[in-house]
Amino acid sequence: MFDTTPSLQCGKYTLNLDAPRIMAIINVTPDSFSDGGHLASVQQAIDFALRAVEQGAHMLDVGGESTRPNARPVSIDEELSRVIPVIEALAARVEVPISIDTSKPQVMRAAVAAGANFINDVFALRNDGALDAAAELGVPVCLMHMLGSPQTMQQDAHYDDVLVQVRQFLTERIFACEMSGIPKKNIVIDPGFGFGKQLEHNLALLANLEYFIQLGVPVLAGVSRKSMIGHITGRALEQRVVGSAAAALIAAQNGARIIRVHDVAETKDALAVLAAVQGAARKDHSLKAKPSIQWPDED
Ligand code: 7PM
Repeated sequence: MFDTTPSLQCGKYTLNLDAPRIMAIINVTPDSFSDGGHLASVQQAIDFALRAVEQGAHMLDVGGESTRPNARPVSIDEELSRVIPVIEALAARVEVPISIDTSKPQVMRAAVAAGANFINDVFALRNDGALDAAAELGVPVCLMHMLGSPQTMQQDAHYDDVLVQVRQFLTERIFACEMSGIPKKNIVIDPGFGFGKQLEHNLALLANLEYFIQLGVPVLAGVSRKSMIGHITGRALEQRVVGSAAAALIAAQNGARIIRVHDVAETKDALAVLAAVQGAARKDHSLKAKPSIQWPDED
């Protein structure tokens, strides 16, 4: 009924989306407490990514921090100096697609030249030149919903109907992409958990993720360690692994095809349980459908 793209062509890699896939978050963040500074953060990101692939990550999302909520704006040169060495090293060493997490067209171009083959833009290609850059580069893109800007979005987000409004936004961005020459087969959408949303909005989006499947493109969900998990469990950032795996499982069950996570091994186990249970589900719907009358010749 809903024609969901079964796979994404990411450069030389075909990412099969028959089952939910794990996108590992690779942050390239200078650590102010480390003497190694910039070089050390690059090496740390590479090591983290190699481990994520060993643990079963299906793709890597390399980000230089500029797209985070409340992040200090990062210059183009600074962002490039963080992410490009990491992408170059990983492209030579791993056999999975590499996503660049950026909103800047210049970074998109340099990242794809360095070996990235997917663009993850939390600003949904709304920056000047971003649509054209993505169209020229020809790689799949993830369009994420955000209310406001990374600086303002946490100020008391309000929606009349969060599902309708987020879906309307994503519909418009899909249309903008198609008008710019980005084919639907190269588009992924993301409701943007935590980006200008309060707990009730995040819960409504997660509970009703299937509402976005109707748009006919794969859905990506990023809930890992987010404040919604903190609010629900009462736990600090590093203690949200179990809550995050539970939320990832619900996202997958509700139709998400790419799950963006910090904790690959834990998410993989959670998704393995889902796959096993789904494999045992009755195909004939005899238990799911509950007709009020049981006709004698139905089995
Ligand atoms: C601080 C707060 C640091 C929030 C980092 C974050 C998403 C994303 C991010 C997402 C897509 C995080 C976020 N979140 N890209 N980038 N979807 N497509 O938790 O939900 O990683 S940044």
